[in-house]
Amino acid sequence: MYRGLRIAVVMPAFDEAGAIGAAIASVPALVDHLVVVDDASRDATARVALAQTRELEFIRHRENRGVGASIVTGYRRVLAARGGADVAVVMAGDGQMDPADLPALLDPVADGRADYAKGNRFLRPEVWREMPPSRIFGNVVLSVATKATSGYTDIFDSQCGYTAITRHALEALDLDRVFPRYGYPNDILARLHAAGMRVVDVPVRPVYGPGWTSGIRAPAAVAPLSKVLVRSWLGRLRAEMKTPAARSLPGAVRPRAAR
Ligand SMILES: Nc1nc2c(ncn2[C@@H]2O[C@H](COP(=O)(O)OP(=O)(O)OP(=O)(O)O)[C@@H](O)[C@H]2O)c(=O)[nH]1
Ligand SMILES: [Mg+2]
Repeated sequence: MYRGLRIAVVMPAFDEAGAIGAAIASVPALVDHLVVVDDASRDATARVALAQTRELEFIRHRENRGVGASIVTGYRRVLAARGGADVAVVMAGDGQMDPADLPALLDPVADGRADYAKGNRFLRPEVWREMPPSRIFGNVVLSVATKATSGYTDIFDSQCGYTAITRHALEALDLDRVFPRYGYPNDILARLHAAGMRVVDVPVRPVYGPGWTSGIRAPAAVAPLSKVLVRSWLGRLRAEMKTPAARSLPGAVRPRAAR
């Protein structure tokens, strides 16, 4: 529980045998429900996750479906759980989310100021030291593009996966249609805007430890990412032509009175 809210964590993992143990152990005690989604890992991710002493729910995809699809699997489980959580947080199985940032991420939601709070590593000065230059470049380009496609002009670091979403916002998303692979955060932002949800950025620490490896091959990611950006942009514009209320969202935050 955090400030009277029941908190769930969704942890997607693909071939994370080397990191998932520490990632699970780091989940703060305030988290009421931990759902680990193993995206058909080829290594010992499942064995390591199930050997942890922390209580968790473990779901395994039969075949690899992508990080976005893994998060959707976790979200569905959170929504279906009896006495289910009020807020669902994503903390990846690669340990790149600092648990010390969790209360700050939850505060705007607990205050009733946001339906979706997301990390922004560019609000922390360490980003220039910690984040590899290739990642800085990619994140800046995608963040600028996502301002236009999502409609949230005040939001940056669109690729940060550290997020907290309310049950209400989760229920407003068509989870069947969320993009299944990289590009899912950009797609979710556009869908949230079309649904009239309030989104805020929260400073979070960039974590790229010595053992950091990436599943992203940048050249191969360009075409699908461009496609998802255009698709989510057109989808948002179409939805907002039908519901003018969402179109009037001023940048990041919509006053509660306007809901
Ligand atoms: N690469 C990859 N990761 C997946 C997949 N399914 C689930 N994941 C998990 O999704 C999380 C994020 O994946 P990463 O490849 O590290 O992507 P990222 O952290 O956004 O980007 P980096 O800056 O490259 O680390 C990790 O916990 C992965 O284990 C998949 O199909 N491919
Ligand atoms: Mg990673």
